Amino acid sequence: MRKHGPWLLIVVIALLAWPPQFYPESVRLTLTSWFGADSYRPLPATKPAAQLSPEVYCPPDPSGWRDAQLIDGVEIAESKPCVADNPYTVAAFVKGTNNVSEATLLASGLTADAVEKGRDLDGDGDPDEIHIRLEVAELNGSSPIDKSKVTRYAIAPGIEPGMWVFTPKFVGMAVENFESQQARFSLRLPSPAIRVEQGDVVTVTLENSHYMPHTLHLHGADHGFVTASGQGNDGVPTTSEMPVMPGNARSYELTPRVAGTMYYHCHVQAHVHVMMGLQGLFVVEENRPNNWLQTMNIGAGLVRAPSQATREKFSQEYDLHYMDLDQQLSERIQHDNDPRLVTQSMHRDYDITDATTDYFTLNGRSFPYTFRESLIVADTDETVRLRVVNGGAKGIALHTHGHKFMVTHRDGVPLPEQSLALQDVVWLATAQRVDLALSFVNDGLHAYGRGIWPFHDHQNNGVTNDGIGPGGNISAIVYEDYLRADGWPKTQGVSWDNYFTAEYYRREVPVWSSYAPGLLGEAGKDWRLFVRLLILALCSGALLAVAFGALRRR
Ligand SMILES: [Cu+2]
Repeated sequence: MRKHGPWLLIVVIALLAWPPQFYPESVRLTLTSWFGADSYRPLPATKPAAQLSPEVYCPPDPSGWRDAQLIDGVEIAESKPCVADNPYTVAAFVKGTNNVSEATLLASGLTADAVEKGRDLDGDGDPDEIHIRLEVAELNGSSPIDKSKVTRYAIAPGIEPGMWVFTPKFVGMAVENFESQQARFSLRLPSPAIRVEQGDVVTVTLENSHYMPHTLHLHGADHGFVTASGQGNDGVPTTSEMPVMPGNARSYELTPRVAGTMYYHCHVQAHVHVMMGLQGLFVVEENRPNNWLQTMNIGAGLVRAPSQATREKFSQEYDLHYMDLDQQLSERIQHDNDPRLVTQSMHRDYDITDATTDYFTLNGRSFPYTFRESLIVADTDETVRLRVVNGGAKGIALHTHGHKFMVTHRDGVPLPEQSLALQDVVWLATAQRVDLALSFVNDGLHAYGRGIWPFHDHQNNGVTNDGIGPGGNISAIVYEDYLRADGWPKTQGVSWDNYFTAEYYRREVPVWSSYAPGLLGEAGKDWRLFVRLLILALCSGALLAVAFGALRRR
């Protein structure tokens, strides 16, 4: 008996420490029949809620950029949500950066050759020679100096995926100032929507300011395979041309004969470059007299100087660019800033066939930031034109609350009259475009009346930020009387404080804790279980020690 004493003692302690919830069902039933039912185990205490500091929902507009205004003779429409484009940039895009006053050009931040407008070739009162210059910028990449990301651009609180974008040519630094790594206001996702007129003689020069080769492919827009001088013009390295190497430039030419909502993107290693953000809307507007177009729409969104054809039928026009991002791809530029290592990581180590999508953006932002700048604000009886592109890797099921819209064009081509129908979900395959007519007539079919009506991808991963909801591409159709003077909608549901913290999207905040702290707060650790498991672990160790001791004595 003395010989087996240590064994037995350890086994008895282990059995006593064994957590009752780990007993097999049959043992638990037997024990209950012998000793009666066990009492409920007490629940662990609720942890006190962490003190969070939410961001300001609706940043102020000290420069009055939201207001309707007349700049250099260009009428700029009011932009009602909290955050609006720089109206001087809009004016420069309408008149041409070579034609605006020096003061406007300075306030626009653009270079004098960013968008040059030349002669009126058809004599109808607007310029038809358009020369657009694009550069390539990296956002949230890695810095050779320290661990922080450069140039920083958040799609939602605390979420800064690495991205590449085409950008108009700006003067000066990419960051706000010498102390900040934040991207300057106009440097952002998505690449700008480009607008030209049917029949314009358009040159788009890609000045490759990036460390990778890139091209420009005009998806759906009428362009020749080669330029007038015989250079490749389709942007495809395998078939039409050598890509534009870092520090070089090349010009693409087109005179589009057909109007419609088209698309442009880089075609170098397209499975990664396009998904990094090198893509934008390319709109060909119908030819009209005095059609001064807003050649670029930074961040897409409201077109503040719409075309004549849009004014004929619609009260407003919005560009809606949907795009999803794969964190495993975008973080590759955050580990290295040696082009050889980025190329290896992106083109050899990364495997898109194993990819998942993590972030879902509308006009370069995810919820809740979408509510700062991508609301559709209108009033009863308006009809609004939406030009939508899905630039993501997966399809989207775009759904509107409170309204049914009409798909008037698909991939830029008008649909035949007999196929026009109202719907509240439209499917967009990757790279597909639809033009939607959204009517605000309150007849129970087109619209159900005033309010704040969300619109979003109805596939449920699209309304999350890496699996945390609400997030993703949720925005809203807001009637004017549901909008505060500062541009924030008068929502009447839960507080948005959690959504405006990075902690919420880092999975650190119990979703309902502020409403029912005891019931739905953060559960503390079960210390009894921990102590029992610790004793079990010690017993196992002791048993092993006893066993080895016995073996050594033999
Ligand atoms: Cu590229």
